Amino acid sequence: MTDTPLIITCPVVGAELTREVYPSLPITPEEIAEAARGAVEAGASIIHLHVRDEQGKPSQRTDVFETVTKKIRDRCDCILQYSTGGAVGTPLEERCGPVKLKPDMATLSMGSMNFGPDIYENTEHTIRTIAGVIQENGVMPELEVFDYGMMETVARFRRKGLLPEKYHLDFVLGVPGGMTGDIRNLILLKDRLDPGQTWTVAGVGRYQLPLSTHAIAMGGHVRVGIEDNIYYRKGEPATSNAQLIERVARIAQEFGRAVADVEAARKILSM
Ligand code: KMH
Ligand code: ZN
Repeated sequence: MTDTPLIITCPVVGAELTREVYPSLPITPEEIAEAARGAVEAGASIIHLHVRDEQGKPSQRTDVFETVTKKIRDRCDCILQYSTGGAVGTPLEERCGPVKLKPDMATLSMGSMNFGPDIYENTEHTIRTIAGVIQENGVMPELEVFDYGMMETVARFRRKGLLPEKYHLDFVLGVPGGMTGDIRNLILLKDRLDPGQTWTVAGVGRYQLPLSTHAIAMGGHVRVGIEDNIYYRKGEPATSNAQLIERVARIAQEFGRAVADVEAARKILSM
């Protein structure tokens, strides 16, 4: 067991969910900022950010990211991590746009995959382009790994010098089309890491609780929030991002791991 404090990342809204599926989904800049505030109060130090346009549709518009960022910054201190994934099918240029606002972090998905019924396209060109924009803007990347082959892509990109020295890794497990959240998959991925490499696990749906608990015990970090988990337990919708985070924080405390505040999180990630 490690005594490194646990970094909790909260993906407060995501791109795929709708109000039809999750009625209290935060959509307006005000609602997203309030959700972020609640998440930080509950123990999150990183906010993984997607935004929505005036119609509630997923958007990579820079002006909306700017508005939401300001509203979050007015409310709380956190590490802001912009999504460059956007929604399935978002054009590459739009995906890159908000990174010019120089958030603390930005995501970088490491390969293409089936994403439920769709294709989440991350060709070699896409990854190189986003990685380039992230580096040009001096932003810290979080590499999103949905499948084992993407770890090989991480290694290849490193060999070619296409990634900065410092990055954080996020294993996103349980997307239909990627690796499931079977604990053996987490162990396989974790075993592939260099010593000292920081990592988080995001368990989609029913995988969230077992994966969070194992990551806490294994010295990793946890992502939990409505983008990945709309249920608190089987048949019981989560009431908020904060509710999901509070449970993870309680488990961490039982394991003797403190929950990292923003300052601690920055230190752990060498930011
Ligand atoms: N919405 C997914 C297709 C990210 O934020 O970097 C991609 C995604 C990854 O959510
Ligand atoms: Zn996302």
